[in-house]
Amino acid sequence: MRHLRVRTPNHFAERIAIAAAALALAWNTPCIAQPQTADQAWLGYRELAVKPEVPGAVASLYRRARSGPGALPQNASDEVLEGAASAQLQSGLMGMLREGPKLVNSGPRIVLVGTRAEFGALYPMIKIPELGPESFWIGTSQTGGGEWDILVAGGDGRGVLYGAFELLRRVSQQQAVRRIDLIETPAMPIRWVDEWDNADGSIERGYAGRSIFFDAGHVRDELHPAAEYARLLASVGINGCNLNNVNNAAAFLEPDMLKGIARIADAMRPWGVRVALSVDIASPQKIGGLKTYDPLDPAVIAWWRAKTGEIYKLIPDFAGFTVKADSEGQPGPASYGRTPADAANLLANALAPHRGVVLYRAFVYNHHLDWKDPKADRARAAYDIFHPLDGKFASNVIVQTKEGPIDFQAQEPVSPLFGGLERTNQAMEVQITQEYTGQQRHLVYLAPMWKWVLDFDLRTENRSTPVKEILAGKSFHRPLGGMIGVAGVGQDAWLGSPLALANLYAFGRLAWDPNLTAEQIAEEWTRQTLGNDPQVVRTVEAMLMQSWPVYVHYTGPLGMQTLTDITGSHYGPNIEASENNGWGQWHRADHEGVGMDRSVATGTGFVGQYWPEVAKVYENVSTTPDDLLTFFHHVPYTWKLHDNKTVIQYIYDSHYEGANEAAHLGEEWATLKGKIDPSIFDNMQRRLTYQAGHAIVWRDAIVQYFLKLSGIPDATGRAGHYPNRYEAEKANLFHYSVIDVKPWEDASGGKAVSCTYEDPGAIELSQVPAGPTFEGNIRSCTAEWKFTGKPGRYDVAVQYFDLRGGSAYWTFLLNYANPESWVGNADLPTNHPHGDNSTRHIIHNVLLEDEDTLEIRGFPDKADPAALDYIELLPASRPVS
Ligand code: GCV
Repeated sequence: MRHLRVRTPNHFAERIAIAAAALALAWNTPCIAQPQTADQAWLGYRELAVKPEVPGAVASLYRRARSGPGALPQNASDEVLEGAASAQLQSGLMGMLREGPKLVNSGPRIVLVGTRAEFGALYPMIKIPELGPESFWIGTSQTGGGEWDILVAGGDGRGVLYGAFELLRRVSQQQAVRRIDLIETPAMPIRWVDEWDNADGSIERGYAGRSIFFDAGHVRDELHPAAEYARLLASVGINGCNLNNVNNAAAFLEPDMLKGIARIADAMRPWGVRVALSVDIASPQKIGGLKTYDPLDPAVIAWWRAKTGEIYKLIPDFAGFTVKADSEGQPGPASYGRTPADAANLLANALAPHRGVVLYRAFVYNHHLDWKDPKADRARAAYDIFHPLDGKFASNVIVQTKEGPIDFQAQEPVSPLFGGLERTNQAMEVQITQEYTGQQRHLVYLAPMWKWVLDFDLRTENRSTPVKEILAGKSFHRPLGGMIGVAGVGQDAWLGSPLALANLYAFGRLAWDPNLTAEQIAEEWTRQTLGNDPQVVRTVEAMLMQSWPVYVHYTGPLGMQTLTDITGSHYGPNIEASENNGWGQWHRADHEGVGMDRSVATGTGFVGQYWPEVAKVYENVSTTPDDLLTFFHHVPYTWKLHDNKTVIQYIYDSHYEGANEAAHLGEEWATLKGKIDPSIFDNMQRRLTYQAGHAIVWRDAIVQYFLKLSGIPDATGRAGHYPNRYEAEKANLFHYSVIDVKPWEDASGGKAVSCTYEDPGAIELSQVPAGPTFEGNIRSCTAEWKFTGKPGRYDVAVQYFDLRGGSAYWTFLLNYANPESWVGNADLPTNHPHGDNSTRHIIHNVLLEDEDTLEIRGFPDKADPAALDYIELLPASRPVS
């Protein structure tokens, strides 16, 4: 029983509670009230301000080319794809131009779509260049009287579809198409997205809600979103979708599940997207009832052959299997002393008669490494295991290698394995879903990172072999190769954040043409998604282009990777999480210095996996580029970088600059108010405001950690000094208790306060804060400070912990009046106060005078104890309204 003195008869508590409930509602309003469509991404086809001249009708040649003498043979696939192409052109052009075009059978003034063979049969006088599979040509022809047609010819049905999307892409960017004459061929045949969806509808490393494919152990009944996803993928030339998580894959080969997968294949087929499945190499044992899954066992071989036959009966164009084996607890051929090639070829042989392929992941490593062994190195694993197998894989196997040797870090070198498999088909796996790069809560446009990898010249055999040419099969004359993007789309507007969709778009565009620039792609995407207003295009392109370096600056610069909680959420800062465990994501920071020595001369020898011209650069600490320095070398904090700055000073500067740059992203976005779709504007503004606050959490965690570890002060005096910060643990506290935050660097000064009291019982009046407290069943805790600074207007930043498992809320009061409340239910990782959930709320323009009382009241809810780190007074950033 509590006995608190009631000082406010005016239902103050209820008012706050109602305000908080309204806030909760606003934040939680799902973004999926509308049916999920591709229009919500970049295929909106909104009316253009400047309308390029385009013929007024669309016709497909398919039917006409199959009637009458000399008719072409039926081709069901082309019929479907050309139907999709012409319908898409019609609705897209209609949306953008507002009038016409109609679907008709013939011209004049028409956009004609068909395969090259169809054009040849009907219009032999038109000279169309040779076109391979999936390629297209777009040209024009004069039809007299100043009239003209646009011709979209494909090497096959997919080519027609891709040509149609290219034409729409140009029109949507207001480009003139009057004299268009363009041939395009995809650079690489394998252009897939991988989804890590589980049968229960959750998504591993997905940050946009639940699966669009699965729920409660089954394929969903409603698959319209799957079809819309395929439309989105087709618009950027993606031709495959691997549907399920590489972990927990066995259940996907059960007969009932396969029937559901066939429905997904039906939904995606009209858009030229073939489905594939991740498979568990132990399936013959796990679901097949065999005693073994040894890849060389005849019963196992027969099981896979039969299972594959069963799949192709249901899905005749099934694309193939993806395999994660002997990795992070997944079973693999090593259990029987067999190699990845044995396992890959087992599946490849079963798929070959059906023309399916195996994507065998090179992400194979021991996660129980001995961290005390200076020679142990996870980065070495893929090359050590796969390079000796070069030439041993069947012709329909593609080895799928992550772009860097560790695991999708904010910054890593290129995997040397790309240069180590000359007689093997290769694909590169990148991550669209932002596991280590801010989980879509932070804006990080990844195309510049991928471009850097694609353009990286591995100098195989001392000749030019950029990664993009290896993947295209050019460098080593391989028939198959490509790019795989782990997408993680879900029910929340595909990727949650509107601007994160630029990554899905960029992935497809780069897989199609790795010579496009990241800027070009950013501009294309912005124009299609947000409109052609020059200020919008300029601003968003600039924001996208800055965002990756900005994120690196405040997370893991100098090749330290992402200094995150690698044994937890992979989101907020936790510097020691990488150390003293077998996962091998070590940065080896100690009192003297930081970095892993991977040199051949004195380190793990990883550098020796590169061809000599590249190895020479990384072997030597002085020639290693600064941005990868600590990935390759352990250097003292006093080591001078190429601009003469010390490593420790760079760490301080980079984090302060990064946090400022993150704040600037939000300011840039704010200039677009009224110029773009208001719902996108508001959504991104909320995310960018959050990001600016979280960048400060990152900054402070890393700076205070390295300050303590190195003992070297920041030359500019910022590190460890927060002059306008009022710590919660030093406040006058009522009911709040002081706690140690783990890891310590995730809270200012390592401590916070938490409102975890159960029932304080009777308390003395002298203990009750001056000002209102509450009766009834509303629990709260209070932290109170006296303002002692220079009187004036300030922004009050409140740093609080928004935990899972409840919707706590906080109220700021000045002199016990003018409450401002906000709720913490942003669905952040981790259920204890941590850098994952440390969040900033700003109260603007507070007029403070000497001896004013600043107060934060925390209202815990369920498992969320309304924890608080500090408040900080900042110069007022907005004019008084
Ligand atoms: C699918 C990382 C991720 C895992 C993922 C794994 C992989 O370790 O954290 O969630 O598992 O990569 O790529 O297999």
